Amino acid sequence: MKKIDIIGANTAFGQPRLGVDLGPDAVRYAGLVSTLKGLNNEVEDKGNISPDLKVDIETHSQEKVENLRNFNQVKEFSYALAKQVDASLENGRFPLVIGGDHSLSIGSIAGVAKHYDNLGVIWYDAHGDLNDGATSPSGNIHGMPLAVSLGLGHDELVNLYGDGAKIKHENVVLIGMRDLDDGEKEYIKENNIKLYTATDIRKLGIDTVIQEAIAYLEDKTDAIHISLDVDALDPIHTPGTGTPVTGGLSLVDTQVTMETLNRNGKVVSMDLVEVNPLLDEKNRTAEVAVDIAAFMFGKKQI
Ligand code: 5AB
Ligand code: MN
Ligand code: MN
Ligand code: MN
Repeated sequence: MKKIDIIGANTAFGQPRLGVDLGPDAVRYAGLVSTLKGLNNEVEDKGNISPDLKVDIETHSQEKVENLRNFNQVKEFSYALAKQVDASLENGRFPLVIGGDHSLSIGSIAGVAKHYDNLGVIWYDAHGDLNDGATSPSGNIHGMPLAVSLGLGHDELVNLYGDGAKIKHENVVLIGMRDLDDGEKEYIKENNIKLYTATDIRKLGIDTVIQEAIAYLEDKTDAIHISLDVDALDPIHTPGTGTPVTGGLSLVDTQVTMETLNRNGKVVSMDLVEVNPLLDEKNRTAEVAVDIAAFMFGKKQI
């Protein structure tokens, strides 16, 4: 049983495809609140960070500052989210942040990091999200949030809601990677970041991977944040996302990961991001997102 705050992070500013801002509502319509309540959790839906958001369809994603698209909007949104995540933990609750594009993790991690000196982060994604303005091929900030949290990137993002890096390289585990840019590969090597690619998972098995990840983080961290991009899964399971990559993880892999993390008990916060209902098939991706959350909060197969 957990006390969960659902926080709708309805941003699309981190990338150019419209509709990911509708992700939180799609996940609500797929039954998030009733599912988590049905697993005996206490659940409060805090609504969306930008309840009156009006996306400007004509100009969305056209403005860039130093190769960072929608820089000012991302900054403002991330700050508001950081505040809400911070308040949620302050009240002794588990912030479950539903996205929205992955740039939101700049804010959620900054909010969580207020509470922990040695926060562990599991980045469950097809991508590293380790670019900065110089290495990014797209200028899309949803490809940068992990870098920003580690202290790499535009000063105003790195120092948002607290000075400097929010997490340490040795406290991060990447799971599901299969589409890394050259700059990201170099960064991972230079900083010796723990990495499990999609092929590593196929060879080792997900259970070994998640046990190793927990063992790696267990003693040196005081809590774990999981940031789950639905594109970590194969597009067979999660077609409704902006940057799908074939050869992904299975739904069962993801259920095992969630169940194991839940049993371990060290996870204090979670992002569940990149659901785009406009790219989806009958809200299937949102339904999968609800199932993933269910396994994090008590669902078992029997
Ligand atoms: B996501 C790419 N590396 O930086 C870039 O979906 C893709 O949050 C980023 O993981 C994908 O534009 C970001 C090519
Ligand atoms: Mn991704
Ligand atoms: Mn991502
Ligand atoms: Mn994506």
